[in-house]
Amino acid sequence: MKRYTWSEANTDERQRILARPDQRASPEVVAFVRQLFAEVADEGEAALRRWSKKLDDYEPATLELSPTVLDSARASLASEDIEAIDFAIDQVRFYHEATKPKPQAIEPLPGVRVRQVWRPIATCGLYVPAGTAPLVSTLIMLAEPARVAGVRDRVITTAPGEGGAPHPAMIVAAATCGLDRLWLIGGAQAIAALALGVWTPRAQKIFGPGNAYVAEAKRQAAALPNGPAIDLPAGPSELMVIADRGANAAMVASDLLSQAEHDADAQVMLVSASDELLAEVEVELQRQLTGLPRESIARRSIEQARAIRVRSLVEAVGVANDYAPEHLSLQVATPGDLVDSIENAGAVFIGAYTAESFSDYVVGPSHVLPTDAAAKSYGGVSVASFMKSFTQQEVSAAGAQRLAGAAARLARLEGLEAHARAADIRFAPARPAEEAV
Ligand code: HSO
Ligand code: ZN
Repeated sequence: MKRYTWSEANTDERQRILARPDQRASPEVVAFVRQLFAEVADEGEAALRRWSKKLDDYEPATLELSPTVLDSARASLASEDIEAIDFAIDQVRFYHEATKPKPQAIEPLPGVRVRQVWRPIATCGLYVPAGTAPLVSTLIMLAEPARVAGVRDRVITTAPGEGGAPHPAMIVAAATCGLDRLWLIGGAQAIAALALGVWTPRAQKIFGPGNAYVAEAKRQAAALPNGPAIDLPAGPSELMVIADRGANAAMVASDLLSQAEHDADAQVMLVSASDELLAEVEVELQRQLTGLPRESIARRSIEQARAIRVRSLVEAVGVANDYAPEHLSLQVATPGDLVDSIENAGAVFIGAYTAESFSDYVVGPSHVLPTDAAAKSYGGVSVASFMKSFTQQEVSAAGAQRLAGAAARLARLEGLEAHARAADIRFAPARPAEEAV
């Protein structure tokens, strides 16, 4: 890890300490995605097939999750794996059902009624990465909130694995989340298909993390005339741990490595007022790194990782709010003293036992969270991400008497006379029968 002392750094240096790698797509990536979209728009499915063959050597296909397919997927998994998948899905379902947005009705004035109602989007595209790891948990973390929202068509795209088939766990998880097919296509091609409605249904909103090509494809998809909405700007995983002298260095190091193994660009930070703790975690990191199956990825991330020495936990919270991490872990004696001052984070993990890994799989909230400081202005994926709200407004004759005067004044302030008259025409001394609203 690289070591820094926060109080000795000036404003520019602080910005550099907290800097992430530039997430802007390179001109080659932008140009490739543009070309791909143009070819898919022109030639349709043939272009999707050509590029999938050329880049990753497979034929896009759909896989119906028939009883036979499901039985054979189940048969190739340990029963404990199936139980873990079922448990994760139950947890995610429970959390999202409990946090589904509810309609609200208010009557700000007699005769003026406003309701806020929520409706699901009709079709969503869910991109599940399957590159260096088949992210079964990401399928669950997207498909379940979408199901709870009531989305009619959930279109899951994922690249096929070895031998042209997805990992059996992907099949079991998808079926348990109530899906009846998988669209086996990955990369920017999957996003082009969803955005243009070529081969897959056209998605009204596209969700899910991916590599630089996928991220750029989502951006270009959202910029199309009548293009789909997209969920979040998703970059490499991030974890910031705030730890005090009493923290368990082995636990802290295990959390840092759990994110470091995602990606050589994963952003891992440790913030502490204790030199001893920083040194202990460094030793633990080296000890735990050795022999990890993804050691070389994790090692590259840890080499770029930052250990920031602060003077106090209050200063540590300031660093976290500046950085706005995707994940923030508080491994301090009294984390309750800090939580209320945290303004910017995708998710906060309170206390030593709240492993970030638990949240990746089985706590319940979706693990699709804002990275790259987007936590300053975005929350993570939730049921609301798959819905939109609108209002229903109802004004009675008596309510109109109360609103018309101010509306007409404001309209005339803006020079909008027709607006003012549409208010005036409804203003009249109420007749007795209209008083009862
Ligand atoms: N930590 C990742 C999600 C994930 N972890 C999937 C394991 N599998 C999001 O930053
Ligand atoms: Zn993770």
